[in-house]
Amino acid sequence: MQEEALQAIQAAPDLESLQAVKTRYVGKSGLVTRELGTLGKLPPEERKARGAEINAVRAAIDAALTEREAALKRAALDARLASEAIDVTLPGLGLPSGGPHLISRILTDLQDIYAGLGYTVVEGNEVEDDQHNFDALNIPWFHPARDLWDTFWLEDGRLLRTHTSPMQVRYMVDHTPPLKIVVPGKVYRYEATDATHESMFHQLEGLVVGERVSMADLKGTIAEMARGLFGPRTQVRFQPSYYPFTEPGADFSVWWENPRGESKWLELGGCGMVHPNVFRAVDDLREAQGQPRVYEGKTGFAFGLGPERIAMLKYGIPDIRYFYANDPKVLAQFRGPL
Ligand code: FA5
Repeated sequence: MQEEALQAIQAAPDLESLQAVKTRYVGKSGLVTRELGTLGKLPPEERKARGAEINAVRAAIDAALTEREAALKRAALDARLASEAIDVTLPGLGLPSGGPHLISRILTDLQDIYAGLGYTVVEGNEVEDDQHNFDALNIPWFHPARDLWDTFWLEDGRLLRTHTSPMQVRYMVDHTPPLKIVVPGKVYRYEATDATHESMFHQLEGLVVGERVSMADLKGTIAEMARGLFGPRTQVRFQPSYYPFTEPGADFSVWWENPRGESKWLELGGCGMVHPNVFRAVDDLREAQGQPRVYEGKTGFAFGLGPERIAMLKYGIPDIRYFYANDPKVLAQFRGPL
């Protein structure tokens, strides 16, 4: 029996099987335990020798059990250490990281260009009222030009600004000329989207007001910006256009060859000389607040352009909808140095 028990102990592959062997031989009703129970039935003269014999077997089994248990525990620990080992000399895992959106980067570049030309950067609210978005910009409610900007109206009668031009009015009401500002921000239009139109996009508005500010100053400023964005030999074209808040008004385009060798005029934005009616509306609003009228007789220019169009042109992006579909595979191409 001892041989058999010792073999079973050695063969036990894990602690659970070892426990089963232990129960079988030395448990409460194990084989050795039962053998001890039979001692009482033996004649007294045999009892002592037989008792010593069984106790020796039991001691041998106990010793083997203890040793095997220690060995199995050590092996289990070694296996765990091996499987959980950390090699601190391996290079770390690269974690995916975010970064500024391409459009934010273009807006930052534009702000840097204009800060270099002495402009102040200001921001306005995306929720506007029709007085600032339309009326004061010489677009009364009955004016057909309101149809140029399809509007998201809010239930309280306010609206999501359709352009950044309302900040022209707000800034002039609060400040006296001379002034030079740019206004980056989101704008919204209730229109169907296509490859070059989104219902939410960005604009950068510019406004300069002072004495004898001219159309030549406007053209020089736009050309300077285009060269800052696209390189020193960039050509800019102005074409007459209509905006109720400018007189005269123009659209400007740049000639750009993308990396695939395609080239064309692409319209970036609108501009013009500030309409006298805008100055008059601003003075009216100032007067209503008890401020002096300071804009009549001043001259100024304004412009508004779309950074999404700039990004599409500069990087050959075929569809404006890529910008806000938020596909990381697209956005990740415009991180790091461009
Ligand atoms: C305006 O919004 C005028 N406020 C610009 C302006 C300011 C003119 C100051 C004169 C003086 P317009 O609707 O054309 O104009 O938009 C200006 C630019 O925004 C466009 O040239 C284009 O670059 C961009 N843009 C217009 N609509 C969208 C659109 N749906 N998706 C993306 N970009 C657009």
